[in-house]
Amino acid sequence: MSNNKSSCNLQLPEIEKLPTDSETLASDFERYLTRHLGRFFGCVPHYLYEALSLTLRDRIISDWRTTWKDYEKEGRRRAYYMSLEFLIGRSLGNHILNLGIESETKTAMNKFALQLEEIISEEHDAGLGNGGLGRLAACFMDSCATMRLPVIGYGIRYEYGMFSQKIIDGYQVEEADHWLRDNNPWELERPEYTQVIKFGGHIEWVTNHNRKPHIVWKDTSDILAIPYDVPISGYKNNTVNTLRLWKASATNAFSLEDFNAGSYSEAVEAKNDAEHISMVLYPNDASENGKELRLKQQYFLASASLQDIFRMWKNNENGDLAHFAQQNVFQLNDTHPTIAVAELMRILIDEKYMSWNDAWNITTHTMAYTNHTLLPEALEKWPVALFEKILPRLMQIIYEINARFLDQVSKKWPGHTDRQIRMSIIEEGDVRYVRMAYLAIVGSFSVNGVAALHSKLLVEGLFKDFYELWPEKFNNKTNGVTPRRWVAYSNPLMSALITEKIGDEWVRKYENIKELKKYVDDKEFVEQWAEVKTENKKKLAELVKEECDVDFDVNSIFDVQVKRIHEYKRQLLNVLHVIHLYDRIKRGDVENWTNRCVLIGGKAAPGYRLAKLIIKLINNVADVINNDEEIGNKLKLAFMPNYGVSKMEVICPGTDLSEQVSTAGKEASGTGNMKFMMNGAVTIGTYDGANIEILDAVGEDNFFLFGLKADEVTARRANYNPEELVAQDEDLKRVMHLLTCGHFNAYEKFIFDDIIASLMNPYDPWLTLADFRSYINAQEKVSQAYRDRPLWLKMSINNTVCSGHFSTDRTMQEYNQDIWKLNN
Ligand code: 26Q
Repeated sequence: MSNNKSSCNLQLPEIEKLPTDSETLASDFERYLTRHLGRFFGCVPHYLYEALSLTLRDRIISDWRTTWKDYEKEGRRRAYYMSLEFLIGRSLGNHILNLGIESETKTAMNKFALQLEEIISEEHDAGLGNGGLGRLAACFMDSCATMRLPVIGYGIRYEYGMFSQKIIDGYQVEEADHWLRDNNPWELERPEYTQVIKFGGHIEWVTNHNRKPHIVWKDTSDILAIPYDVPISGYKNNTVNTLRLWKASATNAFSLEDFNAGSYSEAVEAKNDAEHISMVLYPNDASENGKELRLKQQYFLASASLQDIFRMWKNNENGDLAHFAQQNVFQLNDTHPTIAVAELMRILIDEKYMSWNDAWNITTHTMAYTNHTLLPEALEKWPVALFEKILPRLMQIIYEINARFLDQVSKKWPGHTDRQIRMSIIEEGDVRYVRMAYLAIVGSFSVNGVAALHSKLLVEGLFKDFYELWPEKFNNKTNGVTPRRWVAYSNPLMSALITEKIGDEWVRKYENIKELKKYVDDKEFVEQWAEVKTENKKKLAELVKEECDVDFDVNSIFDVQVKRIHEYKRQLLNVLHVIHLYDRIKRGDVENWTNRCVLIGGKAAPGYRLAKLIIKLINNVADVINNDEEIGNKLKLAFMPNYGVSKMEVICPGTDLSEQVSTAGKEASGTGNMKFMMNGAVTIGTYDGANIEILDAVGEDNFFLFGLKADEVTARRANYNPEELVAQDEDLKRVMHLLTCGHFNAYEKFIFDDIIASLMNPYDPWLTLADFRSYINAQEKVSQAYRDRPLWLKMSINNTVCSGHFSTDRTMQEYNQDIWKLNN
């Protein structure tokens, strides 16, 4: 298909909105099922989902068309959220909520004796992300649409999303997630906007039309980027924004050449190679660092998106770049799309014939970078040799950016060569690397962390030198989560109760949730709150039964830790507490006991050996506890397989206690903590990431704080002695004994030795045992508080009441006010 159908959607008339009454919904649904999909009632339920999705999509499309047209009419500046990950989860239920047609849709389905919830649960999660960073991007998209902010998301349409996790014999087993196999009704292919992406080749100097020397990037292997648009509906505001995901495909010319030469199979092979680029989402895995295909993905996304933006610019502004920086801003979701800095320079210089200075001026006024990690080992770097091979022109541009930057550094700090070496975008050594975070900082006008502590630690630590050079670039934007998905949609019972008391404005204006404060002591309300929690706990218990075959009793405290498995997140600390409770029951120390059901879930990166072993330990401990009659309902432990967005929608409404126990100074923000808080869970947590702001909001009486603070962690490393800690603490000694004597691996000798060694290591970076005592004491306070039912309910309500700050509407408002400025 040709590439030059300019702005065809601007010339077409508006399309009429379709009615949303239950009769029309029902008849459209029936028509889609029978005439479009060729299925009938009683078919595989997936087709019911597909038919209903198509029915809904029809009701979104007219607003989708007008939204962008309206933004253009208003002459609005635009933001582009560039991210290798968008962890969307399911869409059908979310669109129904946003259109405000839940009861109509339910009635329509009931006409065919179908249950809406069952149809909704047929949808395969769009798992195009690893965890927090990817889900954050999805929550941002929701808030931008709801706030009518002209923001386009740019990402990759991975054929395979985050792997699906099976537990076999207690071990994690990864399975491919072929989420697109059964069609995705939420995407619209736009081949007319295909872009060509260059790889490999070499650089040549030529004389251009003005007789000036000019660089061309020649003999490249080209790949096509085909966009698929996903609608992002706003909440009841007739607004539909776009998430544009790129799929890689072979160029026609490429395959044709080989075909003409008589090598049909080579042509098909080349097509295959090209399509690999968008084949699979990389898990967040140290062993995956430096992989060529990952670098190709990053450039593929950056180049396709930037070219797409220039295509739109050309259509609407006749290509005049004078005010490009006034009208456009790019937000880089971590360093993953940071090659965009160099790619924008390449396009402006090589294709738009701009001078270096003019191009740099545009770049450094349009790029903004968000950092999501404090772990130095997680900062992305690429071997220069790899860069040179795959992206020779981009490498050249990076050298030039670095040379000019180091010149600036040497002017500010003459003679400080050590500082130049430290700050260089190129890391020198036997193997030379490109430091992507430094490229992002140098190329951006804004650099932000994702929670107050994180942003502070960044400028004091990892990015200190850069802060001294450009303090004005650095700022904080505390994360959030969307209250539409995480309260209104996931927790309908609680939502109805809230709405009954304070009206429904809170869904759009989440800060209104504080109006619920006047009901914390209202007996009737508190009782209703308790009933809602119990209902939600029943649903969670059903899920646990179904997925883990463990019986959770709703009268117990539901204690939950769900997130990626990583040593710094300290799932081990949680397990040590569970073993301690088990030990107490076994030795008869059960006076004033509070029954507890502990749920842990999360995926380990496939190459992260110790994280996978932690999963095995959890499952083994669970087996021993759950099969011991003496333990009974006093204690249960379950590992939830394949944790993801749609699991969390059931988990967070049913949780009493939210575990946020990372080593202080290591969790950039956390966002699960916010979902739990909104749903009336109380947090037990360290002074880390956004926990600190949660504690600030809710107050010490409604939060179980424990453990070393970030500066104490640093100080403690020098005199950390796990052996001494074990010797001095009778409870810890008994717990460690149960582990070392093989109580949980009687038939699998020594398998947990590496875990034990990591806990006993005086250089354990996560200082797990240093926080043991303080954690156990805090957990005992939790147990006592839970037994005081009115007290616990009050804490629960207070958490929801004080969660107003953690909506992504607030986060987006801050990005817009300080960085994007999209209201002109
Ligand atoms: C890197 C190299 C190769 C392949 C993959 C990756 C990779 C992929 C994903 C590296 C990191 C990620 C994801 C990181 C992430 O989710 N970070 C979390 O971001 C949240 C949103 O800001 C924070 O709340 C969490 O604290 C942070 O851990």
